[in-house]
Amino acid sequence: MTPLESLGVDQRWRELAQHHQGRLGRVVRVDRGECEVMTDDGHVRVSSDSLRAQDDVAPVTGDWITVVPDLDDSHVVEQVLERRTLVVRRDPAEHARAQTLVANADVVGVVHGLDRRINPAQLERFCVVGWQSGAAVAVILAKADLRHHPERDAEKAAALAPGATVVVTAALRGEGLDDLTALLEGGRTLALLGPSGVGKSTLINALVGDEVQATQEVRAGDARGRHTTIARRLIALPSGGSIVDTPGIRAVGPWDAWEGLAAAYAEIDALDDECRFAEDCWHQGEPDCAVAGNVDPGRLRRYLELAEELADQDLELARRRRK
Ligand SMILES: Nc1nc2c(ncn2[C@@H]2O[C@H](COP(=O)(O)OP(=O)(O)OP(=O)(O)O)[C@@H](O)[C@H]2O)c(=O)[nH]1
Ligand SMILES: [Mg+2]
Ligand SMILES: [Zn+2]
Repeated sequence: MTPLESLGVDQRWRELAQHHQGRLGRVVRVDRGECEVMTDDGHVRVSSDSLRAQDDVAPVTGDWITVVPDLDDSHVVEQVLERRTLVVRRDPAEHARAQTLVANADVVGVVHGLDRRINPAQLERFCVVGWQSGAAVAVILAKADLRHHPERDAEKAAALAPGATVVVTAALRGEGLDDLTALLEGGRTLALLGPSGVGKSTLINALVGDEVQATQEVRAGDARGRHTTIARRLIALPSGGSIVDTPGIRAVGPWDAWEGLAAAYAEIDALDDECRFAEDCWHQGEPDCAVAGNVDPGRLRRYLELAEELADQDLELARRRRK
């Protein structure tokens, strides 16, 4: 396998690159305006900001790009190729702005560590962001060795994540790794998202069979992680396919994610049209509502909270555009 084959290159990426001068590469990591890029001839460091206009798309981990030589043996980004999927969240530092996390993931893996209770609101938020990206979603339950009946946790997760594949793993014992590998078949890319300390990097090390990513014990008191991983990084697996490791995020804010919301709460969305007031029904006691009473009340409450959050965001953006 060439380096780009192991990162999942296909004919469509090669054809897209032919419209440009430079050679094809995939962004493995971004660090202060510099990208680490894999090409068919190995790694190159590429500066992303010089020569590029302000409104050019800034490359992120997972992007397919073309690179051209610059002065002194260095390279620059020529073009970020059109993305197939994009994981975006609300910028935690600025309420009404988007932050791009990972491009071209085929599957977003929402990781939960079974050393803590499943937090439905948190898990569902990650699923909204995952579905919105355009990728498939998998819920990966880690640390199953700490539970007597992980299959019960899997059932619970499946009820909170309709449409998602649920995978139960115990990375330190090598359990469940085949199910993860199955997600990567055909050179696919899996992006891991989840809070700090849930075991994202440990899963990658187990799949690679080497300590490629640093890991660290969670705090004894509350099982919180220590934010060990600090950069988003794409890692190719020896067996093909690739995984993006990401720094832990406690609670993810969805961004412009109406489609993601509908997918993450598919059972609610499926009934939505049948309410008498259809689009205008908030399922809170309106006459002839098809949703209230027919779905899990906790899921409905959290769905409505997220819908309100997204509606606020839309208003804020509309206000800004008018200025
Ligand atoms: N018992 C058990 N512990 C695990 C398992 N997987 C990971 N851990 C432990 O959980 C702790 C945190 O794991 P990491 O892989 O560093 O977690 P992370 O999600 O990458 O955390 P951040 O990089 O901070 O986002 C480490 O002490 C791991 O050894 C598992 O399958 N079983
Ligand atoms: Mg990590
Ligand atoms: Zn209704």
